[in-house]
Formats: sequence, structure tokens, C-alpha cells
Amino acid sequence: MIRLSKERIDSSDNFGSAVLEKDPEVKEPPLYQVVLINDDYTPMEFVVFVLQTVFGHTHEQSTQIMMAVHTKGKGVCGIFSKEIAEMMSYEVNNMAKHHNHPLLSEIEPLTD
Ligand code: TYC
Repeated sequence: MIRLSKERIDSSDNFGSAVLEKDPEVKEPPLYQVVLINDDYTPMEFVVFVLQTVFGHTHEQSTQIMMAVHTKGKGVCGIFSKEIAEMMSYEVNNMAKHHNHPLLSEIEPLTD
């Protein structure tokens, strides 16, 4: 957006002449992905349950994500603002801890 510079308009030696200035750049907040890490002990059904409960994925989506993590070592569960990604990751890790499973998630910045 273009706006008029107040300083230039008000300055006496410019006789009220207006100068167009660019607005300062408005940056989008950075995005973070919640990444699920594979392990050898957490039951597959529990991982699917967590993905449905925390991220609201369907049973089918959750099974796909779980299997991708199981075969590739890690996988993305969702992409959010930093605060929401932190909350989601904390929720996953907290649920795992309460059920005595080693399931772990972490967040990483999305670089595009
Ligand atoms: N590898 C686990 C198993 O064979 C299942 C699993 C999937 C665990 C994804 C963690 O993030 C995970 N029971």
C-alpha cells in the first residue's frame, strides 16, 4: 500500500507538498511443522489415536502418516504458527508420557 508521508506534508519549506512512500514491508509469521519421530516400541494404534485426537486427522489420514513415519523414520503431522506447533508437539509428547510410550514429536521451522 502507498501512503502519504505526514512529515513531508507538514514541513514548512515544502508548502504542503505530498510525497508518496511505500509502507514498511509486512512479514507473514514464520510457520513450523510438527514432526513425528519413529521408535520401535510405541504401538501403531496408539500413534493413530494420537494423530486423530491432537491433529483432527481422519483414521485413514492418521494411518497413512503413522506408516510413513514407521517406514521413513519421521514425518510431518501438520504445519502451524510457532505457538500452535509448540502446543501440538507438547500435547503429543504429554499423551505419550502418560501412556508410558517413547513416542516423540518435535517442531522445526518451515523454510521455503
Ligand atoms: N514403529 C512403531 C511400531 O512398529 C510404530 C510407530 C510409528 C512408532 C510412528 C512411532 O512415530 C511413530 N510399533
